[in-house]
Amino acid sequence: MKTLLLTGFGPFAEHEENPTEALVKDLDKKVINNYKIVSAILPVEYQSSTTKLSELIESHNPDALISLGLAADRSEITPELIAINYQHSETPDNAQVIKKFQKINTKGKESFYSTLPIEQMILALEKNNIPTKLSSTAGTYVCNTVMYHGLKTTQQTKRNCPSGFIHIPNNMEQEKLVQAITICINTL
Ligand code: PCA
Repeated sequence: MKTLLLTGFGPFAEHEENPTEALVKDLDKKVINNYKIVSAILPVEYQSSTTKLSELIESHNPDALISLGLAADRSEITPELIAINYQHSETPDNAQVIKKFQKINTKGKESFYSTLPIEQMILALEKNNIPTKLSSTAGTYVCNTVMYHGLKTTQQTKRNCPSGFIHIPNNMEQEKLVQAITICINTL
């Protein structure tokens, strides 16, 4: 059986709850599409989120990596197309760090495209009447950093490991979120 590393986040900024936390806990240890799910919560911090993600990749050696985050201003499930080498937000992270006009890696690639089957995910979600659309930006806050780092790490280690990020909205019931992410995993 293969391993899928599924990450979520805890609360941040004005969001006292992060729906990705309960969602990944719900899916932990489940088997979907021959992937055993290992779930983890990343801190909403530029630095420690990437350190923790590296440790998780190192210890679980996953065959696929999906990171989830909250996009409170959206109302659909939005698989992300691309992560960019940039950090910029007025909002401090949970370590009170504010990053503006900064590169994630000064010598790193400008961007990484998702290696998840995002088109198939969107088509499968649509077929099941779950609101979804492609997102062409994961922002420039912690989620984009995690997506960039996940793609960089999986590609550096030459693992044949699809990797990417899906933002979820604030207004969807837990049951529907579980259904949506299950559908996405079934496209791998
Ligand atoms: N969403 C934020 C960070 C944590 C989360 O769930 C983002 O979109 O960057």
